[in-house]
Amino acid sequence: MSDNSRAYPADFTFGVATAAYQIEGAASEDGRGPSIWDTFSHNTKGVLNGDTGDVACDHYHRWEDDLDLIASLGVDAYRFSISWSRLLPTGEGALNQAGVNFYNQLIDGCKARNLKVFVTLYHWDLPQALADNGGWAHRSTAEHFAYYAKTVAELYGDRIDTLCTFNEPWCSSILSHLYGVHAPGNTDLDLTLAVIHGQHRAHGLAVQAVRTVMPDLPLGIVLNCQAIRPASDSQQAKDAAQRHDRFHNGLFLDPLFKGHYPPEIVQHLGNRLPDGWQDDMESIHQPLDYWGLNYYTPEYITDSETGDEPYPNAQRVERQNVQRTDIGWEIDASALTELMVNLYNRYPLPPCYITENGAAYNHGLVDGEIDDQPRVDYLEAHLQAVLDIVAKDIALLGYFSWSLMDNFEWAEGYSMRFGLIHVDYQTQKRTFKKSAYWYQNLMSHRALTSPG
Ligand code: IFM
Repeated sequence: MSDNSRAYPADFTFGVATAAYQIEGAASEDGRGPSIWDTFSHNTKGVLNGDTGDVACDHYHRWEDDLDLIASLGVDAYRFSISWSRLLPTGEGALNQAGVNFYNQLIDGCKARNLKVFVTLYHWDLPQALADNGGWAHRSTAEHFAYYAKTVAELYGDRIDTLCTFNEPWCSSILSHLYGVHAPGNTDLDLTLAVIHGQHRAHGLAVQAVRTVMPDLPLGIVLNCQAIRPASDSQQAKDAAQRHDRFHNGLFLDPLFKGHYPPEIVQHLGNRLPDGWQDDMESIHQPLDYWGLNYYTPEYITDSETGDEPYPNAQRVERQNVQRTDIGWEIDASALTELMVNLYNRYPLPPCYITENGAAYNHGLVDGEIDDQPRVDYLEAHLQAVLDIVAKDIALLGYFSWSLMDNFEWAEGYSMRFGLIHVDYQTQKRTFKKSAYWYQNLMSHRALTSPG
């Protein structure tokens, strides 16, 4: 393969991504209201070592230097999320002017550095006041979200390049309300289904609300669709993988892009969806300008051990003797290509951005340098997959590395480092890792240059 054939399209967007609770800190400064992640990290044992996002990367105070770092990487775009409770401390009502100012400065700072602005409205930090009122399972939360979305569009829409309603609604529903791993830490299937439906409703209402004030603002949603493979050739494993796909992917993709829940889900779980769900489907199914895919790892699935668990009655299999990152996620870039081909065959999807991709490796400083070659290898393999996807004429418009810098990795606290840039949490010093230099070099060539 010649170097030439490994070039990205001229208008391909490269970026780096972060999220508010993971980097901002200043959790109780300047009028910010608490969110469910403040409560979860402070009041439960749900986060490793009792870590919290109180300080995180102190980005709230260091945003200018951080934007300089992003610009120095040579990327085109910065993807970040807005903290709902920094803007609207109780999720509704009066605006917090300090919060408005912070995001004004941040967005203007991006523009001044020629960075496109990719804004996420919800990266898991529900205002605690709304959680106290029933959270996503309560219908009024969707209306409050639509108001928040419209407010963001009015405040910043003239300078935003794309607006995303939800980041990985699978995490803010299944991982957090069924598996109990993320805030608020519930383990209840009925609640989970109500939350999924509530977030879908919120998405649809938000899209409609934003269109009334900024009809041309590109709108989308970001999903962490699972790249599912049967764990064996057995029919049981294949059937389990299909059920797993309907539950973990179909519950999100089908309503958003087809306007209905997967028929098998309705058959098995329809009576556990919130009353009247059918009446919301048209409003949920809004035309979108783009969607984002966050991809990290494949999943191998077989049927559950007991066989009498609720739908989807399937379980993950951890394969032996495969390469994994420090967080334990198997590495396989071919599953990204396979997933994209599969999804575009099955759904009427708009153009896509890979809105997150990256690896947790915990290399530290040695003589002032961080040699994270495994992250470089991971990025290179996945950026080759990106070229493979583009070569298949799938409308893939861009790629964002997760993450700009090490940050608060949710239930793992600060123990897992996903950054291109190392953060010393004692001093807040930022240091480019080898992978940051590698990404910077890629930005100047816009092609993979080492042997494929
Ligand atoms: O850190 C998270 C991010 O917030 C959402 N996507 C996955 C990342 C790594 O776990």
